[in-house]
Amino acid sequence: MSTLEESKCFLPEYTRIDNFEPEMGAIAHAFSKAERALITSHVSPEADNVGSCLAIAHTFCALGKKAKVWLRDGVPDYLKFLPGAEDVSSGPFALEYPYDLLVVVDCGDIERIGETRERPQRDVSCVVNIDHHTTNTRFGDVNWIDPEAAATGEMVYLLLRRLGFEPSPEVASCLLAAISADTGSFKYSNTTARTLFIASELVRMGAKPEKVGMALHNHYPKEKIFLMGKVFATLELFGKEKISTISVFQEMLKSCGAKQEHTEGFVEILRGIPGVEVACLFRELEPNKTKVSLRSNGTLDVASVCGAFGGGGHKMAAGAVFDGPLQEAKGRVVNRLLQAFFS
Ligand SMILES: [Mn+2]
Repeated sequence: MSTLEESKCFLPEYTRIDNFEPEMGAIAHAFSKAERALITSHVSPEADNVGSCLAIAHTFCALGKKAKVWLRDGVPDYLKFLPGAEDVSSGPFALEYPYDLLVVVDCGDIERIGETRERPQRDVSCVVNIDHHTTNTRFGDVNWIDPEAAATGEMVYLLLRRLGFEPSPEVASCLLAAISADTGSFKYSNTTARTLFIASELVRMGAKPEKVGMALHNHYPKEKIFLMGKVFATLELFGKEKISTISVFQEMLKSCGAKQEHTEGFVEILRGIPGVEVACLFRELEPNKTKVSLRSNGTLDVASVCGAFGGGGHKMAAGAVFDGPLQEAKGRVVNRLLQAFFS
């Protein structure tokens, strides 16, 4: 008996993918028919986006097919260690690449890829949508949405196994990064026995936990540390200290030589303040464009809060973008949270 078969005996949840057999069949069919895949995810990508895209691209290439990953905002510096990151296209949509399959991963709405809805779909017969956001708009021809998966990387692992692939060390690294990021290094409530089982398998297949963990969770370039000083000085507490907020203005990024990606992890720190139920990070993207990221400690469903502002996400982690200055967005979000807690 192989190691995997033995492990299955101890983890019946591992077979849960059976619930998605129609989706699996449709994806298997789409993947086998396609010759050139374009794989993408949302703007401002994080490790689950990049890792899931790269894992699918590696698998396609292993099958002797062509695959291109396009991420409008490119791969953030701290994820450039992931195998294949150097081949990711970024910037304006890569129309020069002809493809017959579009795979969108870890992206609740196709408009978030940073292109018009029509353009990327124009020449393909099939759009495959693989995601774990509860608010996914089911924009694909095939939609595999599992909000109970901790990360899209967890789903991609299950998919690859279902299709009969043993992930290579490169694919295993990409998927471990994806899962490690979305579980906060296996400490969030979305971490299940299945998540840990898959992570264990990925390590057995060659992923390096220390390399992935340090890059994702202990990466502090000096620009980031300087930025932390300025941003955490904006800390405010509202509603009997149940709500914490911090703000990132363009001027702060400029004076620290920092980028938006350096704000990664800030809102998690804010969630750790004793007594805080919801942590809010406000980022000035442009003078009249503000991104809010919310993290809940469990009492409040922040996906529904962000949904009211046209955003979305998960129960414990969600976001929205406002057309308006930061202070105005902050006022609206804090008021809505106060209402949710006290009325
Ligand atoms: Mn994700």
